[in-house]
Amino acid sequence: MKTMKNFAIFFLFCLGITGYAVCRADTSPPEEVVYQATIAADGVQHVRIEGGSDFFKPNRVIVKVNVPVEFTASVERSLIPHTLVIQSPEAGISVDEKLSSDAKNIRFTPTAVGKYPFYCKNKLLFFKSHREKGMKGVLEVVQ
Ligand SMILES: [Cu+2]
Repeated sequence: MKTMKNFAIFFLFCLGITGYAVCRADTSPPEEVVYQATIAADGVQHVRIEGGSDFFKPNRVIVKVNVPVEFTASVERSLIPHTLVIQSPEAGISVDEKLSSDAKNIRFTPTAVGKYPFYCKNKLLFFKSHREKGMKGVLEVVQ
């Protein structure tokens, strides 16, 4: 009987450790990768961005206000579909594009200074959304 009790305690202990590890992995914030765009000879701020099921790289993009931006966006080769969404009408930005492993050019011109979220809107059934898993970032528009 005592052995059973010890086993039960051990089992609960393992469950606790596993649960803790899983929760930790879920809540740790994604590493910040910053890209500060510059204005190219063509007058456009070119930004190369890559995504996957749990990330966008860079995930903090800094651009100047009232200067055209061109995202060249792609995702890792996989069967999972991804998107890039920036819905910030207050800054004149409305992006909702399907992404693939072939780079796609997405143009917009931010018209207001501020921080605007970008993310993948996809979600599979009852799983966490890609955005919740870390497929997100911040577009920081500065003077
Ligand atoms: Cu996605």
